[in-house]
Amino acid sequence: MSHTIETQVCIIGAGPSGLLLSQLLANAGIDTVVIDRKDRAYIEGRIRAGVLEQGTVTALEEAGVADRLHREGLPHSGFELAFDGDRHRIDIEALTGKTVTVYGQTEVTKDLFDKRHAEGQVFYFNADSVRPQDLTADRPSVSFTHDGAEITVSCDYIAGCDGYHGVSRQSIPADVLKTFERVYPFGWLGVMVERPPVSHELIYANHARGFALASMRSERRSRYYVQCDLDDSIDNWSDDRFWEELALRLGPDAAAHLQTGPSFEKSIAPLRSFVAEPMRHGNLFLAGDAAHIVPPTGAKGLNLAAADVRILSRALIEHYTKGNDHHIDTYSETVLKRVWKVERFSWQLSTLMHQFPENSPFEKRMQRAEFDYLTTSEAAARSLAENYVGLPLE
Ligand code: FAS
Ligand code: PHB
Repeated sequence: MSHTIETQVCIIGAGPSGLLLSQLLANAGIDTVVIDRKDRAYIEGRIRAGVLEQGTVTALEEAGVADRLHREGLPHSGFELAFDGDRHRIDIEALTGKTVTVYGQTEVTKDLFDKRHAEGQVFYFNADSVRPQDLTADRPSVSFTHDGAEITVSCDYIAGCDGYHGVSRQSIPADVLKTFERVYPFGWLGVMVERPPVSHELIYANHARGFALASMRSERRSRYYVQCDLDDSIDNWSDDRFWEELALRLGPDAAAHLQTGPSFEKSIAPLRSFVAEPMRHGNLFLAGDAAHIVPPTGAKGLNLAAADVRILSRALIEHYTKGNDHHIDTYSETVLKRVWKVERFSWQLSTLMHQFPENSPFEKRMQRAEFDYLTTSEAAARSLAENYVGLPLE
């Protein structure tokens, strides 16, 4: 059995990018169909980002899904950098006038799903063989199988919000697509624990034994990471080993306040910097991880996805409500300018905060000198802070 449905924008991917885009377009009266190869429970269950830029909070307010975020999110006015136990606070609010909000991506996704379902959004979950087609035609389409039926969504535009492993980017002809990548020689081992965080603010630590990050999801739930080898396995990391290593890398002051307990999520994520150009081909637009990946050091992945979606939704709304295609025609150029600046920040902070196997004693001294510069120069600290709180959309 097969059938075709018509819509204005077909969104591939129901992660934060696809859900936020669907909501912002719905608020402007634009019809969408959202397709995902997984289901809601799986998507909500992925443990990922934890820190929202003010721009992302604004986007969620515009989408009408920020009530719980404002009730439960934790505003942060600074974070700490630590080097071999020496700690220094970056006062982002004093330096930029802005704060960030600690609120898990899981919660953002739940809030968006709740509102999309309440408004009757058409979703196709557990979709197989998703295929964007006729990207340069006036009416491109997306075909897929769902519950044994072959479905085709005919649309004006396709939004590829299907993440790094999605099909959208792969649909851009090889002679058009250019990709840029840096794979880091280590990963992050992350755990979640139902214990109060070691500090009320985040601590990013560079220690001779490796990077560590103390983060949180609430005042009772903490999120911690340690740098590990790329080929490491969670089977090598008992909770006891993890807590011992984290304490060493955070330094004695923090270790004295570390409340350990049984971890209830443990996973290893690789780190890469990746950008695909262009972010538009014909009537296909890429947004979020479908087009770019940043190492999580700068807390930018989710926030960069949200910024793409704000720029893309404006372009589509201008087209449908005013017949103005300027922002559609300049989407890729506009969004990539900001993507590359965020890629630079995430790469730079990752280079500063990690132990690289290939680093000579000279590079290690450069890392320490950068830390000492950041702790003594207001200009250097302000540059770091303005990137951390989020660069302007344009
Ligand atoms: P997503 O990958 O979230 O969503 C893409 C969706 O598309 C998925 O639901 C997938 O099922 C669907 N899809 C894929 N292929 C499809 C197909 N062929 N057909 C239909 N659907 C398809 N960012 C931070 O800021 N801080 C962090 O600490 C952080 N930690 C991370 C840890 C890990 C392990 C990972 C993988 C990422 C992390 N990120 C972090 C980045 C992450 O938050 C992303 O930036 C964010 O999920 C991007 O959202 P989307 O662009 O929606 O992509
Ligand atoms: C997290 O809480 O998961 C987190 C916070 C800040 C980062 C990376 C991850 O830079």
